[in-house]
Amino acid sequence: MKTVLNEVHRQHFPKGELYGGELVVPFERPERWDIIVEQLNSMEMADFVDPDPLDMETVQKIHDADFLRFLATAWDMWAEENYAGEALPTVIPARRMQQREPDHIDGKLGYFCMAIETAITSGTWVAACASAAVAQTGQRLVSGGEASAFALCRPPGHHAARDLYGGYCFLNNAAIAAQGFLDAGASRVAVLDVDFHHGNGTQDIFYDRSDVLFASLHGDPRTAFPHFLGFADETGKGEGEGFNVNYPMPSGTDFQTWGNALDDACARIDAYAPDAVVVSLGVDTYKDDPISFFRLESENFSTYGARIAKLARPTLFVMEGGYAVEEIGTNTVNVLEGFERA
Ligand code: Q9C
Ligand code: ZN
Repeated sequence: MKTVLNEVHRQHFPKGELYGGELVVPFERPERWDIIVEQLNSMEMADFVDPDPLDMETVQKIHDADFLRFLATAWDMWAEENYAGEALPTVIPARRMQQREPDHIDGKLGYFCMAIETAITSGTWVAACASAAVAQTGQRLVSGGEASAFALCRPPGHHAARDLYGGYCFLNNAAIAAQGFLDAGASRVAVLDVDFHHGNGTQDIFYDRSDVLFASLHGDPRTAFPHFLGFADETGKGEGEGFNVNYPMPSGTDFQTWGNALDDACARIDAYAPDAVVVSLGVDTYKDDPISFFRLESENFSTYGARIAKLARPTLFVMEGGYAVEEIGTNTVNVLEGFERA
C-alpha cells in the first residue's frame, strides 16, 4: 500500500511537554516518524506519495472557524507577549465559568484546549495543516480506488475536537479523512480507533451523526488519559444514537482481551456496512509504551492488522500515537504488513 508523508511535520517539535510537573522532551517527537519510515524501507514497503495541498473546505466541516483562526494566529499572539517559553495554557474555563473566547492569548489558550501538556510553537500550525493534508491525500487515494493507504500523520489528531486541541493533537486528521470520504460519495464511514487513548475528539465530532460510526478501544478513562470521555455508556445522541461504541479496558489488558474487543468492534462495523474504514492507528497499546498500560506484543500488531483486513472494506490507516520509539516502526509496519498479507 502507498504511504503518504512529507517532512513538514518537523516544524512542530516543542522543547517542552508538561509531564509529572516538569517540562520534559515531548513523547510525541519527530524521531517517531523517522523510525516508521526506516521500517517501511527495510520491509520494502516504501511506496511514498507526497500530499496534495490541504483542502480547507473539508477541514471547515470538522473544525469551527474561530478555532481554526485561533490555531493559525496563536503563536504570533504569544510571541507578541515576549514570554520566554512556548505557548502553554494556564487558566481553564472550568465549571460555572463563562464559555466565551477571550481577547488575550492567555485566555484563548485555555478556552481552546482540552489538556494543557501540549505546547504551541512557531511551526505548529503549518505542521498541523501538513498532517491533515497527508490524511486527506490518503483518503483521496482510497476514494480513487486504492484498496488501502497509510497516512503517516504527525502531529496526531484524535484528541482534537471541533474547537479543542490537546493530547498532542491540533487538527483531527482521521475526522477530516472520514468527512472527505463522505464528500467523495461514501454513504457511511466507520472510524476504528485502536490508539491506547480514547479518541475523544473524533467521538465528539461525530456524536450526533449516523453517517460515521465511531468505535474505540482504549484504557479506561477512570485511570487513563483523557479521563473525561470514553466510557462504555457513551452510545451517541439524536441521529447518532447507536453509532458510537467504546471499549474501555483496565491496566494490564493483554492481546487476548484486547483482541476480543476488536472482534466485537469489527462485528459492529460489519453490521454497519461502511463504504470506507478509517483506522486511527496508535501503537501505544504496546507493552513497553512509556505512558500507557496495555500489554500488546509486537507480533500481536500483525495479527490485528490481518483482522482489520477481514472487514474487506477500503481502508485508510491514519497514524496517531505510540511512544515506545524504538519499537514504533516495527509495531506500526506490522499492522500494515499483517493487513496486506491477509
Ligand atoms: N500520565 C496520543 O496518543 N499525557 N496522545 C498523558 C499520562 C497525554 C496521548 C499523561 C497523552 C496524550 C495521540
Ligand atoms: Zn494515544
